[in-house]
Amino acid sequence: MSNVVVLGSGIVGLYTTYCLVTEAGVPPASITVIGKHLPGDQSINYTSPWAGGNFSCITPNDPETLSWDKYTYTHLQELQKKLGGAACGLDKRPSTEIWDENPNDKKIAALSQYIEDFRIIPAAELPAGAKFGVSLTTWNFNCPFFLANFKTYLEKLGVTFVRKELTYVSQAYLPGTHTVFNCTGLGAFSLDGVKDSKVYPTRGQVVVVKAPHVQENCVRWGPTYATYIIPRPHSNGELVLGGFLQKGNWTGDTFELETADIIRRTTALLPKILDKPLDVIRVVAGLRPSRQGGPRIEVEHVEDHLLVHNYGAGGYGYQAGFGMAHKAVALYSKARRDVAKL
Ligand SMILES: Cc1cc2nc3c(=O)[nH]c(=O)nc-3n(C[C@H](O)[C@H](O)[C@H](O)COP(=O)(O)OP(=O)(O)OC[C@H]3O[C@@H](n4cnc5c(N)ncnc54)[C@H](O)[C@@H]3O)c2cc1C
Ligand SMILES: *[C@@H]1O[C@H](CO)[C@@H](O)[C@H](O)[C@H]1NC(C)=O
Ligand SMILES: *[C@@H]1O[C@H](CO)[C@@H](O)[C@H](O)[C@H]1NC(C)=O
Ligand SMILES: *[C@@H]1O[C@H](CO)[C@@H](O)[C@H](O)[C@H]1NC(C)=O
Ligand SMILES: CC(=O)N[C@H]1CO[C@H](CO)[C@@H](O)[C@@H]1O
Repeated sequence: MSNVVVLGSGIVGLYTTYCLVTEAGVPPASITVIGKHLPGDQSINYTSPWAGGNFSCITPNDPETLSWDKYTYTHLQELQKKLGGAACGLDKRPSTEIWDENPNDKKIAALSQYIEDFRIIPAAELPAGAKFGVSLTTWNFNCPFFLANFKTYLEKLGVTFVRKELTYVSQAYLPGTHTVFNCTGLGAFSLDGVKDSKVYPTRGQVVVVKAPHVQENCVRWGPTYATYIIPRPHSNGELVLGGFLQKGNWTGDTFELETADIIRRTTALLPKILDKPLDVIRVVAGLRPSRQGGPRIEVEHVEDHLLVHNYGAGGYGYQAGFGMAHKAVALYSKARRDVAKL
């Protein structure tokens, strides 16, 4: 019996499955995760493996998104422990973030309350042209490896994973299913049924190099660019260099000019990358599942089923997705209680 179906096996679907078990007490054996792509796969239509996987100050400044960040940051320790420690591909690293224009005060105040080692960098120590900077301890994901370990952990608990592409919404319902979670990322744009025209891609290209001598993050936010350097924990020295945030661009191709631009910007930001000869392992592009107005986390009653939407994580599915899943699962628990009262 699959009482609960989670459609989508990206980071948002996996966090949601985890919260169903740990927060709503749903027996793992009654949960099925369905995905066209599963951890281990690579496709332009599967965003999660392509992420840099840092926790950064990228998220919007509204109180709800800031609360998702906090939820994620403060709950990852427990998840890391359950997955067997840092070797699961989730670990803490130092980070520096620099802005060319002052960031939102409320955001900085919120982050300073829970992020470890959060320190505002004195103006005299900032690089030329910068207005504000912080140093902190961040969480870093080795995304593809972490996704695979997360799936294995959930399978050991008893959750079933099924590879299947849905062309109609009704195919998500298996025998006995009372609730479907819609964690389809950009798939929400094209799946037949009600298409959500607010969903759009934000393309990013990254250059992955081998640089075990760099074990720190460095981010610079400009008015028209975002430059970032992100180490991948337990990856044999992989370092992710980025990037781009191109709204509405669907191409999964990569471009030589963008690679050169990324290398120019990242090595200027952190010259020690060049302490060893640059060893480019691969260049990839990914599409962040963005949505006008932010993620959609909402319960719908469809005939006698519940449909819980949780998609549109944009550029922050790793760093805010745990909090999004917590909200989606809390809505589910409430809706189930309400249904039981009828
Ligand atoms: C270059 C880049 C860097 C990034 N860096 C970071 C970062 O450092 N930190 C951070 O927090 N975030 C980062 N992100 C964003 C992050 O990757 C996304 O927010 C996250 O991966 C979204 O996950 P998701 O589960 O919603 O979607 P996806 O990972 O795309 O998963 C969607 C799932 O739904 C399935 N699906 C969709 N439609 C159907 C269908 N019709 N039938 C069956 N299955 C279907 C897919 O097969 C897949 O399993 C980055 C993204 C990019 C591109
Ligand atoms: C990705 O999804 C789009 C929209 O559904 C589709 O047109 C395209 O062929 C897919 N690309 C790949 C490589 O699967
Ligand atoms: C998920 O939401 C999108 C956007 O509304 C919709 O197109 C899609 O049909 C939904 N999927 C399911 C299984 O309900
Ligand atoms: C998408 O981005 C690529 C690389 O920057 C660019 O060459 C292309 O013109 C863009 N396409 C659209 C439709 O904007
Ligand atoms: C290179 C890279 O992936 N950088 C990411 C750093 O973190 C933000 C979200 O936290 C992403 O959107 C960036 O793409």
